[in-house]
Amino acid sequence: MTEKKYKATPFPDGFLWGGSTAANQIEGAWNEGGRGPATSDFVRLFTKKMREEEPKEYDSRLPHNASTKEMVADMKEHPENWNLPKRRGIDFYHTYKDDLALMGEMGFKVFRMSISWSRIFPNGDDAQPNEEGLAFYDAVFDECHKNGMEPLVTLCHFDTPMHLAEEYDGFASRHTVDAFERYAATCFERYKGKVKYWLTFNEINNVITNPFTCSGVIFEQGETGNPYYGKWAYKYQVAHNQLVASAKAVIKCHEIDPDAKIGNMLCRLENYAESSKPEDQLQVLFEDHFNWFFSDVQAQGEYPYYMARFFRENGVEIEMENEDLDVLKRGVIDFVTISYYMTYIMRYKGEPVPKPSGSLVSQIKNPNLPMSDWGWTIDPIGFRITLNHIYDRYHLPIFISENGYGAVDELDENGYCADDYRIEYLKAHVEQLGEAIKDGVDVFGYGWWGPIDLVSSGTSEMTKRYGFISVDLDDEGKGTGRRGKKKSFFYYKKLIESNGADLSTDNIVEE
Ligand code: BGP
Repeated sequence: MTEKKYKATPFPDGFLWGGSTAANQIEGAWNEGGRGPATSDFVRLFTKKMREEEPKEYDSRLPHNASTKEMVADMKEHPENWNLPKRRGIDFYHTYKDDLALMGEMGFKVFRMSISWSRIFPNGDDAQPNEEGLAFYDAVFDECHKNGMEPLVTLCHFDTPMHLAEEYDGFASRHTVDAFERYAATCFERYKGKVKYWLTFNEINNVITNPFTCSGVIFEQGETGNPYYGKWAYKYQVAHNQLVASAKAVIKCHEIDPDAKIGNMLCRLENYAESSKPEDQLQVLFEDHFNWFFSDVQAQGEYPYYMARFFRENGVEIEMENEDLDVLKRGVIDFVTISYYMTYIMRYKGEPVPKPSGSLVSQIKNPNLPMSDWGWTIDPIGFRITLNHIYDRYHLPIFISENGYGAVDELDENGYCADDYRIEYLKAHVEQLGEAIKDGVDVFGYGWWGPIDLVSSGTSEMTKRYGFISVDLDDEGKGTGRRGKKKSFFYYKKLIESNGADLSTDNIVEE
């Protein structure tokens, strides 16, 4: 009976169902095991509420428009005044065995995680790697395999070593490119045979909106007075350096472990026009170009034609080393990965300079779509659309690096929650993923973002929960840390067991 039911699935045999995490959001133990500080250790709790309502709590000590540099200096001098949750994570550094066993219980075939660069090279560019850090990931990968999962590993997920940020302005410097190449090669050598799937940088396109987080760049106060916005010329130079670093890692990976595959990771921004006006559709085209730029270089090995005008009109002149264009050409990825959370609405902004919105949350509401508590639209059909767009563009296999739903969960004393909203989100997105596969898109795996509650990237909250597994910790780091199974745990388990054939929500067996 089951045999017949399972044949109904559009998902290929061996489809990699699983979940995705990042070192800086789960590991904690920021100063243990010889690890050096990373940029993520200097990112404070900054909830939506704080953003909207609260006068900045550091106002008394720092100017209102303090730069990242000034904030970091204050965090070092007065750590007691700051809530820095990424230093704590969810203590995965100590709990990985139990956590991975729970993922295994759900039937995960893949676990996307990242290596903390500063665990391997505490300063990012040390003469020798830190054996304790290397051994930690050996143990984690072994545990993944023991639980039936392939590790899919991001080399750098928003945690450039702080030394490289402070001394070299992160990827603004070629020194950091060289350091990254060495770090990547060290990982490929060490984990050859253990790791089949690698990614270079998480959401590489975020260099434009969040250069400190994404690229270890500590901007000086810019002309706008906003410390996060430098000039285009600077941003795209950093982007170039990082794209070269990514390509160099791809080349090294192919040299060192020809059996491994290596991909990119793009925060895919799928845009709709606000109206049927051609101008609005033109804005969609512009925004798309700003987004595709990164994956175009990584998948096609060259700068796309459409950036030339923007660069010319904005004084962007990329400084290149002789080998760069050749490196980009040789360093093309084997597969494409994206994060997909929501879609955006675009309104024409006027010629001649088509400025991208630079915002991760749509400024214009889509009246046709519901939103999460954090204002993220819920758009499963957009998922199918974006997958078709990607495949149409690159004809490369796709892995979904991130898709998930952050919500406020009411957890009981066992850490249980009847999170039907999360189940609905998952079901709807997997349905559309199935449709995309029926359309002919080659997708080989799906990583739910945050299979276990973890520290939010954008706001550093624990309150924004993504997990099928709960973690008893709050925004202040208070709680037992105990893990619990939510209703969605049992739903995803059933879904994986049937290889995506059984998406019904009315026969969930909760053990
Ligand atoms: C992506 C990041 C992840 C993750 C996710 C959800 O941008 O790659 O690290 O956290 O977004 O975002 P948030 O944690 O802000 O809800």
